[in-house]
Amino acid sequence: MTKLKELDTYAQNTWCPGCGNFGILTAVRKALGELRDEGTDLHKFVIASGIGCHAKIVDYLNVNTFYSIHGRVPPAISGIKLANPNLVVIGHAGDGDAYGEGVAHLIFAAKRNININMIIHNNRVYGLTTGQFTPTSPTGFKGRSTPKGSPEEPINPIELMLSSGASFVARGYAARTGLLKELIKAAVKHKGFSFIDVLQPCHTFFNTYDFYNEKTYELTEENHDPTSYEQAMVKAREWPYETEEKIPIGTFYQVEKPTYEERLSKGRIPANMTPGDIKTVLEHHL
Ligand SMILES: Cc1ncc(C[n+]2csc(CCOP(=O)(O)OP(=O)(O)O)c2C)c(N)n1
Repeated sequence: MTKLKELDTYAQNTWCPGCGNFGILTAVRKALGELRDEGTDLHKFVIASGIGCHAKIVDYLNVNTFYSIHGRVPPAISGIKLANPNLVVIGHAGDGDAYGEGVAHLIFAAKRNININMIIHNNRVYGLTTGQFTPTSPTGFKGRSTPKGSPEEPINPIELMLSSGASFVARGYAARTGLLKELIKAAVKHKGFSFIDVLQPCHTFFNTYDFYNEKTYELTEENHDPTSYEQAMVKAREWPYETEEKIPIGTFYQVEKPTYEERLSKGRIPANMTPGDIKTVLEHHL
């Protein structure tokens, strides 16, 4: 069994006490350890992040990591995956990062069904810049940029990803690390674009622990069929990120379909190509 200590780094952790990011870090560490025990060497993982509190996760994991720029994690890890298909790439982004400034990149990565994994630390607030509203803040949210309450309705990222073509769509909760670890492992094993929205309380600017502890339930409790797009949409709409309804967590949707890499390479790139073999690629393209 992998000693999780191998994943430790020299970096001092600067998240606030009680931050939901600790739960996500625990789940990722456990998932990496188990995936390694099942045969994927740790040096095969590349983890990239955006900019924000969530992004510091790359400092706390001793695998190949890369700080991207705000909102641009999907194109960064798409490039890494296309250049070296043998790597397992995981992107971490904030909700401000992924659903605000970077939303077009997220949508197009899902549309392409490229074989990458996106984990969104959804605290429904801009953490690092100290408390402004984001696309998933509830209507009426009072923060630094909306002192009288946000007049906007939140977007529903589960619905957004389903309608954009993502082939694996899940929601986790940072305080349920066992389930989150399983979702991360399933996402990594899934061939195609995998998306996990993680409810991540921000202890300092939007403390939602009590609410999520009371409202979350697992989709498996209700015999949900994750191969049904219609059922996934119904479940996605059960909680539109601002009501007092119960909140389903787990895998909403998972189907097999051709990946971007498969479609791109069909008839263009020889199957036996090795990374860096640019001459072979050019010969087939030109
Ligand atoms: C291109 C660009 N736009 C804006 C910023 C400013 N900025 C840095 S972090 C941040 C918000 C981060 O919020 P979120 O993505 O939700 O992450 P969190 O800090 O909550 O984990 C913003 C707007 C930036 N650094 N770069």
